[in-house]
Amino acid sequence: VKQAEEIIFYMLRSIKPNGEEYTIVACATSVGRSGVAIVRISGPLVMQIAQHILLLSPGITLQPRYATVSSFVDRNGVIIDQGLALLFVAPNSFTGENILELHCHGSPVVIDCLIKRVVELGVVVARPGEFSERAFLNGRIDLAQAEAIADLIDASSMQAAHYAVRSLQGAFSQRVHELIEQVTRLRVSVEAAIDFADEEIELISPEHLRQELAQIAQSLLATQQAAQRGVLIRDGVSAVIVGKPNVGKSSLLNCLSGEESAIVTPLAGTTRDVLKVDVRLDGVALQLLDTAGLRDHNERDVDVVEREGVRRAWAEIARAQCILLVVDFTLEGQKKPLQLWQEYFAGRLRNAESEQHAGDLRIPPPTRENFIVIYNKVDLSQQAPSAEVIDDINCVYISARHHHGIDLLRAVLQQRAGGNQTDEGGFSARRRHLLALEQAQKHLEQAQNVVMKAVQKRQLVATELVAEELREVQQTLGEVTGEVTTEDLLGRIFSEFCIGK
Ligand SMILES: Nc1nc2c(ncn2[C@@H]2O[C@H](COP(=O)(O)OP(=O)(O)OP(=O)(O)O)[C@@H](O)[C@H]2O)c(=O)[nH]1
Ligand SMILES: [Mg+2]
Repeated sequence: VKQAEEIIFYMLRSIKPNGEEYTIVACATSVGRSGVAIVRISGPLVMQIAQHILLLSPGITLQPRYATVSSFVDRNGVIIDQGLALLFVAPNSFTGENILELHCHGSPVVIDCLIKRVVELGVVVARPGEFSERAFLNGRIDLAQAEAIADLIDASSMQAAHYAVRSLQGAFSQRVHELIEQVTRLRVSVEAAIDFADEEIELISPEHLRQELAQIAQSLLATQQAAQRGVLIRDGVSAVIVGKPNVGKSSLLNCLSGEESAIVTPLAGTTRDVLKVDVRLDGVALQLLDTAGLRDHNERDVDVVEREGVRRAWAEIARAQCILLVVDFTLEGQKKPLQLWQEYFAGRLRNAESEQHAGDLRIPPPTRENFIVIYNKVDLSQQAPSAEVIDDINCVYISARHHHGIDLLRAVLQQRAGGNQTDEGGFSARRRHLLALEQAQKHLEQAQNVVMKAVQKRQLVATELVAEELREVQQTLGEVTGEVTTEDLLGRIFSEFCIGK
């Protein structure tokens, strides 16, 4: 009987090599030794696998959604381990397919044996993210939610985790759906107007159209802003600490990270490599980069190592989200932020370097977001630690050596990293989503332009053009939730997931 079963089993398996409905397996918990591990199997072969691998006590049957104690056996009936079996029957499972979970002991050897046995029975080892991909393809979650799962797993701060959960629960998707709904409704009336264009009745007045578009634009903008914050919280902010040699950059890095990450010496030119440290500020993530002190390559005693360090520092400045410029208060304390920015990043210092190595350095003008000035070594003067805003730029007066004013700086950085705000309804988002929203906004603007022109010239609105733009808006919004996708996009998204998810 056993043999006959095996034959049928392999026949079943051979129906599917066309690549479509195969069953997958992976360890859903992290690999390594642990108390419990979960091997998850999803797909059409689940029931047969259960029959072959589970050895239940007499009189016990496997009931969906009930944890059942069972032994797990190999092909010869030898017990590999004992644990719990958990069955979910399609469509009420994470993937929407039948799922069997084997909760075994967290031994890499046991996990390996179980997976080998399952593979022997015709199952394929899952690609990274394949479970979530199936959940998406079977309509259990949309794309933004699937991405939120990965973001939750990868969350590097408490706030990032909170946001990811909200996206997983559909906070982001729902807003996008509402937008799509709004656009669709308008599109329907605009297209109706096209159909009846010959009949000389105005089905939709330009003014009405203008108002409707403005309303959509407003909702879109609100969603964009929330998504931007979501991206910020998800990705964290990277801030590069720069300044002349010996001003206390590495001391500051150590202060903020709470460890002696960087070497500090009284010698100018101590730091050469770019040092990256992840810092968590009360729930938000910040990546800090310490760099070599900026100086003219024309200056004496700059050796080849330091020169390379300075080149790398400029490269980091050019791609920084936020520049923390450290200056020695006793030397440059009187200079205002804009003057410093001018001198360092537009003037001589920058030119000296960019001519030499860094090529095309594009450093955007200073804003509250991308520039913070830190006046260090106030302990050597009468200046007390403090923080103020000058010309809309945050300035903080500190002593890195004595840890004075560091809390003030933390508060500024935390604000910059998106913390400190009420975040009711915040959700995680990705750059991909921002791009789609931006694209949608562009098309919406085009539609608004068409209508505006008609209103100004008192002409009929070119409804076909408006309809076309609205179609594009709908399409690009659909990319966020995955209503519109390409295989390529899905491949890229899910390949970033960890295996077993
Ligand atoms: N008095 C005083 N000295 C400081 C302060 N911060 C740093 N220093 C000292 O300044 C010297 C240089 O500090 P670093 O942190 O190595 O400076 P850096 O900017 O990283 O220097 P390079 O890596 O060489 O560019 C050390 O002797 C520090 O102890 C401060 O707030 N007050
Ligand atoms: Mg240093």
